[in-house]
Amino acid sequence: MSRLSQFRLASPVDTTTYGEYHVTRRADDPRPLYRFTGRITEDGPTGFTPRAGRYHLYAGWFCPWSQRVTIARALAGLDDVVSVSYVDNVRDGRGWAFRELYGPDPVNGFTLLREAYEATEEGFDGHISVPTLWDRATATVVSNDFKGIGIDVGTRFRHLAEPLVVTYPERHRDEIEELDAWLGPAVNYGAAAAGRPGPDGARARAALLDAFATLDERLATRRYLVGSTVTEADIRLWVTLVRYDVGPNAHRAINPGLREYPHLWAYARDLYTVPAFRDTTDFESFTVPGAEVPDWHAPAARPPA
Ligand SMILES: N[C@@H](CCC(=O)N[C@@H](CS)C(=O)NCC(=O)O)C(=O)O
Repeated sequence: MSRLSQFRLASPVDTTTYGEYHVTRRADDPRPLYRFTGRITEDGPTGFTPRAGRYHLYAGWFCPWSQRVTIARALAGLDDVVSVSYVDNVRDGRGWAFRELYGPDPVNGFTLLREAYEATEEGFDGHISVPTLWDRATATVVSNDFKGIGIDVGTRFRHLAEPLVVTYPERHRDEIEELDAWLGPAVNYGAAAAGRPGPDGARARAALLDAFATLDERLATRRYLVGSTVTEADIRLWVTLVRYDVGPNAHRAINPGLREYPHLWAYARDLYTVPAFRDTTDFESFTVPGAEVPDWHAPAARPPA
């Protein structure tokens, strides 16, 4: 029997017994809900040094924030340096769990991701989220802050692996973060909000479509958002684009589809041809039942980088 097959799986999702997932705690608790923000640094105070085989990424196929990190990991050439596994796509009150679909937790044999948090902080009562970066050496969670994890994965392991592309180059960091300050609220968080009824939904929808129009114009003459190669800016945008027409816009409640913005749509398809993007995408994990899936394989004419 293989080692993995000895690891247990969580019982099926059962909201009758466990309720819906939510976080309960005192209103005056000042601690952040996402409270693990450790960083990988060679000589930092945390001691989370970059070593091959030391870290494990708990991710979710459905989750755009996880996919940012799995794309960054692939582009950084870290397949053999930072391991990854996936929680189930659905949860009950116990939070994210390891089930049959994607297999057991290969590192700790936990059945619930909660166990990783409780091993790090007794009685943990914040959010249990993916992505979560786990440290084998200290048997604790390093971080569940997707931004820090993505940047560290893209920058801290360069001495251990040859990157396919440097996704967070120093000379472009300011521009990447400037874009993020705009696209984060308007697109990454805005897409979900834009599908909702009411004035807040209408505001989010206007901001989202405005951002799409501006991006379409920008991408008419340049292949990537920043510089001449794929960067973290493209990764951050793309994980939302790939979910848009089968998630928040599945019923075309926001607009007729990404194809309304031909350059943006071609840009998204062009990135889909890159293995790091394509192989980290599982449409089934995030497609609303009955949604019409656009043709991601249609050839994309793009300006040279
Ligand atoms: N919402 C997080 C990003 C990560 C996240 O939302 N991950 C989702 C899955 S896509 C999750 O695990 N959420 C747990 C929760 O917040 O309920 C943040 O804004 O910092």
